[in-house]
Amino acid sequence: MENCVFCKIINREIPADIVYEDDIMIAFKDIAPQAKVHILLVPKEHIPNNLYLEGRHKSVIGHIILKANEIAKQLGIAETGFRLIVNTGPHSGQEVPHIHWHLLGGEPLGRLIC
Ligand code: IU
Repeated sequence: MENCVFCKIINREIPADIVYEDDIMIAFKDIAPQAKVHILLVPKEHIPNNLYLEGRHKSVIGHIILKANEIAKQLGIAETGFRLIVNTGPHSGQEVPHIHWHLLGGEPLGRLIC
């Protein structure tokens, strides 16, 4: 998708600190981390937000959520716990209209974050 910052990261048009990538998704460090560990998990398909998910995306969603566990283990935050967040639409504060899961951890988290 033209003018989508996350599509540009996926296409290597702008840089990011990538921690994981496969055919379905990419994971990179958030540029403005809100916790000691703050990773964004992003499907390669441009899906604007949670409301645009369809039945055919079930395997993508499952893949990303399971990879979140692996990435959390790889980054050493699985045992102490982490949070996965998907913002959707204006009231959530969603800034980037390409669906993504925030993976946050590495320290105790407040109740409201992201
Ligand atoms: P949100 O759920 O759409 O509000 O989250 C977007 C996140 O993307 C936010 O935490 C930004 O700091 C982050 N981000 C980024 O990591 N790299 C970028 O180039 C841009 C935003 I633009």
